[in-house]
Amino acid sequence: MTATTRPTKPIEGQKPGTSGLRKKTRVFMQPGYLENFVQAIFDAIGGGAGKTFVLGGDGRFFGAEAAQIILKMAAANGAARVIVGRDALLSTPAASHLIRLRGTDGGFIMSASHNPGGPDEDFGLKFNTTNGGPAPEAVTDAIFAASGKLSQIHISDAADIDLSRLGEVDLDGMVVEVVDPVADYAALMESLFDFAALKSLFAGGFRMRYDAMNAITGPYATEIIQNRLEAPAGTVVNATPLPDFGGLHPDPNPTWAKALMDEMMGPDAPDFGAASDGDGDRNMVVGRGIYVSPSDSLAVLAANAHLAPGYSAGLKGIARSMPTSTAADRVAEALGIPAYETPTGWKFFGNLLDAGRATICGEESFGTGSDHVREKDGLWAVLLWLNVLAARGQAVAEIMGDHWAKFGRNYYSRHDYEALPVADAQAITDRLRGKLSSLPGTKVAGMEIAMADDFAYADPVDGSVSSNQGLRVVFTDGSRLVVRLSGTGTEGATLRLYLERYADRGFDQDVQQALDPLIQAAEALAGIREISGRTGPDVIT
Ligand code: VG1
Ligand code: CO
Repeated sequence: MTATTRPTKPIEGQKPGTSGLRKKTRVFMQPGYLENFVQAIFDAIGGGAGKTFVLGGDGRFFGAEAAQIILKMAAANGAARVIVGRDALLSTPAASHLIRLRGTDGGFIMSASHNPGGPDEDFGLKFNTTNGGPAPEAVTDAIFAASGKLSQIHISDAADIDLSRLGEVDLDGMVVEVVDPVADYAALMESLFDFAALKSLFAGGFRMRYDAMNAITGPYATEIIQNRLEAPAGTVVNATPLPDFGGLHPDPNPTWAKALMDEMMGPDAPDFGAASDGDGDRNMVVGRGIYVSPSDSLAVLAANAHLAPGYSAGLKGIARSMPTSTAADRVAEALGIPAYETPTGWKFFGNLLDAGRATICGEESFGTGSDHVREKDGLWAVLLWLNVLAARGQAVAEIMGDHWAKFGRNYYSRHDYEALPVADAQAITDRLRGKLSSLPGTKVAGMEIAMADDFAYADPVDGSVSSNQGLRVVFTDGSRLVVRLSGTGTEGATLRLYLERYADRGFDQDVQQALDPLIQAAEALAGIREISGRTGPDVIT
């Protein structure tokens, strides 16, 4: 027995954000930093004795070392088994699936998701619970509380485990089971979608470009799209996960997936383009000459999901995060099923999915998913789109045109002001928050305000209440603007301004132009540019 106990002291700031704990990689690499956080997780969940966990990550810098530390700590905390993806790799949705498939007690996902990786960039760790989903707030609060009163950590002195070989090995009495990271996930996708129809689609000359952004979906997309669906080699690009993502910012949006956008808007564009993020839970979808906003993508997928075998029985409900456009609500209404509005972050969908109230969920931040796992799932969304394209025999642009003609169009955009001084971000949100109660009935930029509040969510399943989830201003015509601060950044404060305007005709306007009145209203109400001195947002999606 080589398990040892080492004394430690609490480290400040180990508070999980929207999606796990994210810090600069060098912060995580400080001796004892990761160890403290992992011990806080074990302490918060009642210890590790006799339990089984899943472990994997997106392959970013420090992931391999972190995996060894987590394994040794699981062993010393008494765990019975840890199921690890080969080379410590697992996409976030694949990890969620494994947690559920194997009936485990939870899992550790080593990723900072869409944040860049490398020694000078970001690292992160997320704990998911037995349902496969991100720890709910009660658990993340308990982890933070435990991190504040640590006095010791438990860690084995055993040698590192070779994680490149499949099979089982012993680590101080704990079984380390190394599994193929792709196999179970690929089988799940095959059970949900009409792979025969997708194969014929590619056999018929349908052309696609999937940009894995040198991140975790490369092996998954290559196996599913090129090997199983027989799309030609080269369909999946940037397919090898690299520790620094090849210097790319693995965030699938028109700014960071620019090469894909240029190709899809160019003269020789393929029929369909897609990209995903560092840990594989986000997706961006682009048709030939047409970008699909994530909010629209959620609505279109919800309206057409029944065309895929896994959803042929229809949907139980649709859930979206509050800042996501209300396009999906119109689909829910037409289908006669409930629509739910939750705070930002996938953890809030877990109870609705577990209770069978919602089947499909989505966020404006390029996240879509369903009850097949308890995370958003980038490749799943791409395969559902492919299934819809195959079943309808139409191009993306035609499908979008039909959708808007039927439901109207929710023009939508998000403006991000990144790395603001924290005091500026606070001053902006304080200014708007201070006005909220006096706004209804008044006019700004020529539009009348119907309601304004600081969004709070009461979970309909367990009754828990989450407050301060974003400032929203809703106008009498249904247009909305939302201001909230990011909970995933590692530098200063990132302020997000979400803009939405509904139109029942005129679907070809420039998005930023269509939203101009909202942009003016936001500045008049919150003074973002005035207070920050910035001339405009850093990223527009
Ligand atoms: C952002 C997105 C949110 C998403 C979260 C995690 O959070 O806005 O919708 O769930 O990232 O996504 P924030 O707090 O920065 O706005 V990922 O792909 O990082 O797991
Ligand atoms: Co992600």
